[in-house]
Amino acid sequence: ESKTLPASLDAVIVGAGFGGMYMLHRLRGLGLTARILEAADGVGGTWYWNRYPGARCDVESMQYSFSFDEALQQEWQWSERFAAQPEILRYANHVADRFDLRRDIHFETKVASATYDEAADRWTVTTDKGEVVSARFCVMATGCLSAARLPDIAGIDDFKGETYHTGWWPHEKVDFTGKRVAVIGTGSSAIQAIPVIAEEAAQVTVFQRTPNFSIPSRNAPMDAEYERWWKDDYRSKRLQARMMRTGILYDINPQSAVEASEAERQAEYERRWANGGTAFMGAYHDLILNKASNDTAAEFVRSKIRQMVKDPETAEALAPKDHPIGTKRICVDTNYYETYNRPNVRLVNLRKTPIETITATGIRTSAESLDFDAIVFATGFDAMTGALLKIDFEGRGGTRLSQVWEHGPRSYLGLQVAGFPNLFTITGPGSPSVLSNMIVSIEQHVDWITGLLSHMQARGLTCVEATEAAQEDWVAHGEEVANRTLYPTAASWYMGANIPGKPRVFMPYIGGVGAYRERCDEIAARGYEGFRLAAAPAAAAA
Ligand code: NA7
Repeated sequence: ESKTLPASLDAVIVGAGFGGMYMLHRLRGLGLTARILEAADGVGGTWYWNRYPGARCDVESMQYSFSFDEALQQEWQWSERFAAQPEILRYANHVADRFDLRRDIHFETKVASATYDEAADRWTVTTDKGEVVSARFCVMATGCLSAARLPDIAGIDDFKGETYHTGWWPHEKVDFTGKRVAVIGTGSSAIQAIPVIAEEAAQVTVFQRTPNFSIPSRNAPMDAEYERWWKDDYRSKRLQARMMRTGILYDINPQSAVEASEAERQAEYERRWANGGTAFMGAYHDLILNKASNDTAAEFVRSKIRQMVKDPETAEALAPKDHPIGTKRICVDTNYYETYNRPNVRLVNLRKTPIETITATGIRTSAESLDFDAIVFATGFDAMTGALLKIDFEGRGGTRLSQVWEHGPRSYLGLQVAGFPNLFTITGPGSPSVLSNMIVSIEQHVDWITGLLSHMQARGLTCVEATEAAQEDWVAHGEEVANRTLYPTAASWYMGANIPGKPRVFMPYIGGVGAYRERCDEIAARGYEGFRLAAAPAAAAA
């Protein structure tokens, strides 16, 4: 059912994923009027759109959940160690119902532009249907991996069969039974989808440009004892998780990989491989800092791939060699490499035989023409900035966000952009965001913004804006920290490298979730250092 958008609000929130929903809950707590504008017809954000077969979170379910409400975290029961998309979407819907959020969400409402009216100190937000709402604050909760992207492959519109993108998967079940399916891409989405599609389809042909490192998930039904272990002490475990580098509680070995002996390293990697999941990267503290250390872990995984995949040529093609392990987002899979041993699965190595064109009936590479019934694009997203830049933001003095970010995103703490007062970005570029457990980072941002708004309320202040100087310092600090790691050496979507023409800037903040939180808290304690706080002119105050 559609409801009318009020003409005036305290806050507009864009996006009804976990970030937007929690923000709405907290703004209500401050007594502010707020609405969420959401393009989809349901809540869940990422978990609403990414319904592809095998979609699953790579953070353990006991940790990929809200911590703000003790009853919620105690009562909700996850069925698996790593939750699959349908269960996470059920959880998002449960949160929406439990906190009665839906009455303030406008579904199927896409934001087209947002303009800051300097005289009034308010944002004018316009939807693609031409509805207009004026709000003091505007909070972007649009997600970091939400602008799905099709590749620039010739003939892409000519194909007459079915096409899918993992990030826009249809809500009705897609049936691949008896079909010849092409999958383009081998990132996290493809690595999760391929084994499941292969069980159903007649044939699966995977078109790989760059192989990725993937660690087995060792997913399993939730272990009752493990669940107890968390829930008996959820509060203090969550506090610990918040101070970890990635916002995920797992053990990080403080040793350097190169200081361990070959035998010790082997044992440590074997143990972590057997446990499964991204905790593999905690085997040594310096895997993302030191190339020699990283090489030991990368070689371990390559040797596993060579053992698992029977055809030597396929194994070699699947073994990543051109980026250090972890510098492109590490994948977590269930039977990914083993799937290539199935008779109905084949890998096409695009480094040897690139795609020339998509045709009406299939895909032509430099070596052959192959016919398909369906093509699955698992080709990723315009990460971190894509969803924001789809909206035409006009800040102070008519400045456009697209201009300010022409050479890459600039922000203060990933929370605000100088020149755009009262606009906030939840898990924006410049914050740990995609390098962290997103829910931990979302809660931290929402709580921090709530603290700031409450500080302003108490002092009769209506305007907050990051200063240019604070922003410059933060951007420089972010670059400096990133350059101490191996991350910038990889052509990853963290660097914008997957989008032709996108500036090559390391977008997330890699200083660590715990250190970042401390910095944000210090800044708040010093009266929001680096932010200019003001009261609107009396005439405009309303
Ligand atoms: P990713 O990780 O960006 O993967 C996209 C894949 O698509 C990757 O293997 C790309 O190869 C491939 N790709 C992109 N364009 C092309 C063209 N033109 N031809 C062939 N192959 C192409 O996206 P995902 O959805 O898997 O994962 C995104 C994040 O979502 C993930 O990290 C999790 O956080 C969840 P390339 O590497 O560019 O050679």
